[in-house]
Amino acid sequence: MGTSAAGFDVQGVNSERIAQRLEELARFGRSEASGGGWFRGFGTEAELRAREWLRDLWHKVLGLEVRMDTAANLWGTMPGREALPALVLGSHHDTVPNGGQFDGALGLVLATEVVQRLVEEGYRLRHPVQVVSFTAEEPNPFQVSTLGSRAAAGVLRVEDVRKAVHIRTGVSLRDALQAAGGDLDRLDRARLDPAGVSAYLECHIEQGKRLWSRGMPLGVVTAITGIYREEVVVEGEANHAGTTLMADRRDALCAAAELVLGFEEAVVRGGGEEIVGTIGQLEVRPNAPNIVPGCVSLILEVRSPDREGTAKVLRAFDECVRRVEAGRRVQVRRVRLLDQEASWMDPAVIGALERAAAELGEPYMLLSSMAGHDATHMARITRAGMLFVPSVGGKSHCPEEESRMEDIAKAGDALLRALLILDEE
Ligand code: HGY
Ligand code: MN
Ligand code: MN
Ligand code: MN
Repeated sequence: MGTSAAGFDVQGVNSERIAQRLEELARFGRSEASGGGWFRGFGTEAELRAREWLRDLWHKVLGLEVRMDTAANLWGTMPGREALPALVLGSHHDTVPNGGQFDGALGLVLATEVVQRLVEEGYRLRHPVQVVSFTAEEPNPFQVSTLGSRAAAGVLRVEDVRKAVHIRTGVSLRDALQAAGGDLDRLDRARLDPAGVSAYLECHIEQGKRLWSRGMPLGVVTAITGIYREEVVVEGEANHAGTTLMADRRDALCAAAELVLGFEEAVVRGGGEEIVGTIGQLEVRPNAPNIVPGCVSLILEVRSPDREGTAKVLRAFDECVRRVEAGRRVQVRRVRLLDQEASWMDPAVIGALERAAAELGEPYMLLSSMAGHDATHMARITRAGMLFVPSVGGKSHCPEEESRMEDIAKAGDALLRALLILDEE
């Protein structure tokens, strides 16, 4: 791989070890029952076991000093030669339900590998290097996504989540966070001092097909989309499915069905290529075959690079809600869950990633991220950058999610090199 400006002879990453680590992490939460997918949702047994595995790996194998903050983010630190702010490499170890093997996991395994290469060479950077696994990146039944990185960036406060409970089990977020090693009442202490961080780098699968369809091995991210999410609760009237005449019904599910299609239309009409909207979660109550549905709650999200795009979709949806309320005699309540602006990656970090790819002789593409990432919050307090690896067929958040080892190894080499470039600045 060549010699860095600091004179360190950089050997590439060890792809066999990367493959083996990806397999090791994949032992946690793999479920044959759900089509071979993974589930390491925040607070599940599998998620807690994956945490332990990471902690041991960073501490016992890499010899890093490991600590957990009050948001249960796991941090490993390799000291630097000089008293400088840290270069941070991270991602997340939780998954969506029935998700894939690489989302989040790849970034952690590559961050681990990069640090391990430095440890093996006995090479200390000028800056301390930190690896981090952020808590609860994915949406979860506590309705709090990117919990760890938001707390680290100081944009999630205790008041925002004090009353959060698991929507099905009623377990409090406080208890779940405590079980993971955090402390909700002291969440504010997870906030990072921006002066202590030099840059944040996250490697991730693209999760879309822009790299894959162009045969491009690497992607350097310029911006991360904004995400708006809300819960919509439709209150109708539960009644006997045999005796309630059609004219007398206030069927919450039929009303919700109109809302789902109305929302889709609002997105398609209001948006350009980079505006997408999804209703991916629906709860029907009481959910029995012989009861007219009395209440439905659904979660909608809009992703857009700019606020106006989201606002336009929501204005059209407002009208749809009024129409459905009147036409079906239901009440609709809406609760905003997330309103996260788009973020921009830092030009110097983008430059380091581009230079790393160029030095390796690998083609790369500059692209925006249509998926959310912890980097979006880190970008608010430090210089952030992301490196994307192609997703085979553009598939993600499903068991078929896959990335090729040859691309993964290139990303590992580029990540290591970009870290060295940033260290020499
Ligand atoms: O939902 C997302 O975009 C991310 O994968 N958490
Ligand atoms: Mn994800
Ligand atoms: Mn992810
Ligand atoms: Mn009966």
